[in-house]
Amino acid sequence: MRGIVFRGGVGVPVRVRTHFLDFPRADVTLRRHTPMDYSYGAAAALPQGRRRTGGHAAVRVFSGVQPTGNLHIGNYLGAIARFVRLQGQAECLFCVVDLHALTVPRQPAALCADTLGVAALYLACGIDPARAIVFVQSHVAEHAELAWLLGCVTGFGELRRMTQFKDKSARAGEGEGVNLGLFAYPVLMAADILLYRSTAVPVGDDQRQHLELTRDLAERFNARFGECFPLPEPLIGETGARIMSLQNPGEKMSKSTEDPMSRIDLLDTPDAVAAKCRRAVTDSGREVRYDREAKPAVSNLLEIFTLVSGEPVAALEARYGDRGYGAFKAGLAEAVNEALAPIQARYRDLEAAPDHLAEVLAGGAGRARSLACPVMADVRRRVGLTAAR
Ligand code: AQP
Repeated sequence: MRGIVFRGGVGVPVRVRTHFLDFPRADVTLRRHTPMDYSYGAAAALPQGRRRTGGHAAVRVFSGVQPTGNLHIGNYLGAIARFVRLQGQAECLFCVVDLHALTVPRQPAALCADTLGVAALYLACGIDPARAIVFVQSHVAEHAELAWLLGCVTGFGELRRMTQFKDKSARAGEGEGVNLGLFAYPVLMAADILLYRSTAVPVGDDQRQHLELTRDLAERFNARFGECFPLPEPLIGETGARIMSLQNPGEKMSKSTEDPMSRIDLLDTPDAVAAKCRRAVTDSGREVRYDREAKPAVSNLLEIFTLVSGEPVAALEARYGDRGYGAFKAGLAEAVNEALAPIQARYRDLEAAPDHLAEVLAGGAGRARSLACPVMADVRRRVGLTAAR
């Protein structure tokens, strides 16, 4: 027994064994459970970076997830399941954005465990380090350096308008809960993306505004210092882009919401999933029907159901329409558990092989640095920083 500690599915730290285990490549089994109807499933839907960017890499995909707690099914359906589909279609970088997680107060040990936990979940969900660069943000120091330089072309008013900042700062309350990092977080996110001259960014709908800021900053930088960055396109799915809280269909499902019944975590036990589905709020009436306006809660559950099972909404409506919410929720729990079982099994294998995970992350950081360093050298030269001898 040694060193690395993961956080288990119910938030309990567990110490893991260190022997190497050659865990199975994830994507073959996963594909059966992967949402079927993402709008950009075809490679043709990826933005052609070369057309827009004056000759940078054709399509380079970047995205990240913050290690701010246990990942939930919204993170999976809105982001990670889509990363898995993209990795065969373009050059991809998938990052655990640990510096972002520091914008809210964290215990150092929990941050460390969550960082490794998110990296392990990436692999468990099917991201293949042979086909995508998987790494931790703080292992590539250039992210923070570029964030500073971009911060110097960012307006205070632009950041003040960010709705996520307004929401999160309102939740944190006045005073020391709101720090400069939380305010400047979108600039660091822009740096994450532009550092690799990324052209496409798969994210959930909540990140749309940050992507717009990234494009504005790239355009402004290019106008002042010459064509340096392509303008990245957000890749936001037609379904799954905003999975809502199980307790309040007016709020998005979120890691940091206090009520654990509001979300299904990827590492929840089958019993926990069943209980959360059973206690999910529903709408008036008993009909299972997709209607975002009239039946927002049931529509959200239907969206999760169709994405995890691959069954069309119409088929689910036909099966459960008049059988009442109880049968529908039991079916949903079963489908979610079936989708999560292989992910959880692979996660457990990875927990048992921390040296393997460390190797993957070291290799990913090396590959990421080799892309980032020349871009940073170019950026430094453009803004007029002198070269160190
Ligand atoms: N509810 C959601 N539905 C669909 N996609 C979602 N994402 C987050 N919530 C949903 C997408 O998941 C990716 C990783 O998100 P993040 O961890 O970097 O930060 P976030 O968007 O702020 O997610 P959370 O879960 O709400 O975390 P906390 O509570 O820590 O802020 C992103 O692509 C995001 O769009």
